[in-house]
Amino acid sequence: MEKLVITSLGLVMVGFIYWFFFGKREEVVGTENGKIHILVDGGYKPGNIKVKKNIETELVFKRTDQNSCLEEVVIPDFKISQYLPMNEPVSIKITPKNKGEYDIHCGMNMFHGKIIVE
Ligand SMILES: [Cu+2]
Repeated sequence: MEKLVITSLGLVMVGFIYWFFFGKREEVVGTENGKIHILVDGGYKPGNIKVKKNIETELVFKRTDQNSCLEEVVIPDFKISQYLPMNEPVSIKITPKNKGEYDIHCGMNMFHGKIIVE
């Protein structure tokens, strides 16, 4: 009986850990009227952005993190490299031509986000 309880607890823990590390990060947020706001604070929030192919999308980045690591945002596949001043929204427009997943990262390639084109 005791073994069963421990095994069950173990399974719950594993489930929780899995959810904690993988579940939350896979949150995908779509655009609203072709626009999405991304908060730059200890990473990109939301981290996964869903956009539509062949439709102009406005990504509005706002950095509230002092970390100089995040002062530049890079989207290599769209040839974008943009300086982000503190607390000031910066609008970047993209019109994705192909379906797929595209990386968003900071100037030093440490923080990552993703654009998912459908
Ligand atoms: Cu960095």
